[in-house]
Amino acid sequence: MTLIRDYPIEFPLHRFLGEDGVFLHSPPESCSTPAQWLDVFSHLTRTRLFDQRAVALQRTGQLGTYASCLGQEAVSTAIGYRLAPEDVFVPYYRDQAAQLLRGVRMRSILQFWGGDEWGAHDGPAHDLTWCIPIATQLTHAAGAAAALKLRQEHRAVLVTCGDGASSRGDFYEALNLAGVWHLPLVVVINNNQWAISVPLSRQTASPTLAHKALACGLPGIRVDGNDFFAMSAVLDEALNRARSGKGPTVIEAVTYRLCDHTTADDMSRYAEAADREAAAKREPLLRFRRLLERETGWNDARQSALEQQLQEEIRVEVDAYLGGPPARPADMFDYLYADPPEELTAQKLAWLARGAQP
Ligand SMILES: Cc1ncc(C[n+]2csc(CCOP(=O)(O)OP(=O)(O)O)c2C)c(N)n1
Ligand SMILES: [Mg+2]
Repeated sequence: MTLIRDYPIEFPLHRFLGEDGVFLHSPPESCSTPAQWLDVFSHLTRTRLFDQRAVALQRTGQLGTYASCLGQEAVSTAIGYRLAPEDVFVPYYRDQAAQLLRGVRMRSILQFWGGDEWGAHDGPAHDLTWCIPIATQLTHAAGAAAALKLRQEHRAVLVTCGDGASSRGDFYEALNLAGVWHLPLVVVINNNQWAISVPLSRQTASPTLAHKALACGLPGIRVDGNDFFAMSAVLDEALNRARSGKGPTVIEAVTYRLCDHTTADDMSRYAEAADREAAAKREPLLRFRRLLERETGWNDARQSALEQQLQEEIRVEVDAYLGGPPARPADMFDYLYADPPEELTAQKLAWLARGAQP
């Protein structure tokens, strides 16, 4: 008799919209009409065009290192649509789409990636800012969820992270706490298959990332992250569970990073071009456009009219960013420590004595 079995539980990949743009399941009510689809497609396209523009700004020396979200737009767009304004969003650095839907302006996103932290002061005050240190946001999010629970508020906290982040201790600690305290927390893992140059297969032996929820007593679910509708359906359910006291959920959104890790990386040095080309055929905007073409008579003319309108919106925001005041050098001294050490204070005084403008 064999007592030990490898992973008796399987997590199927949930999908609502087929790659040919035909529904496999009826779309969730929250995005069931052609008018709603056009609105979503417009935002997916806005995010992609903005992202391209940000990369171009970096390449021309007008932006700092930037992390593109190419190919992963549906994950963050669905999050932005499904979160309620009063929910708490704890994003990481590929959440441009959701940030824009939370009301963060493009000019602020650019200001932040241009090296000025004040760009993070936009959007709802109860949301947290872009998290760059990997996985640290998960314990912060669990803390925020604990606060909401203590206050007996019917709000959810949604935190995002990458597949690589799910290998870190902070990730498991946050899940453990969420399980044992039954917190109103939704964890969305953007499984884009890479942690910089480390492929998922060298990152974990877990059959899926949804499995990681099991040991903490949490429900895990695996979704096609290129499918806005499947993401929406699962998010609606998970957020409602959190808001109504039914506890946390872990969502693995399976997608692919079609871009370099950041503008400081060159993916062609470690990724197979054939894999990337195959993934490009399954990217989320293409699939969504096929739906529109089938159901709404979407065509090239309507596509280019939309893009023209969005490029104009982006141009205004880029101009505002480029025309904005430069970052204040004094911020280096004023905001690094709550109580600056003596050397730093001395440096600031020496810098001011040389006639610097704070
Ligand atoms: C604590 C910490 N360690 C290392 C890094 C350097 N780093 C930046 S991104 C990254 C990989 C993250 O991969 P993943 O979690 O899959 O997110 P993705 O970038 O693929 O969206 C690493 C190791 C960091 N930012 N923070
Ligand atoms: Mg990753």
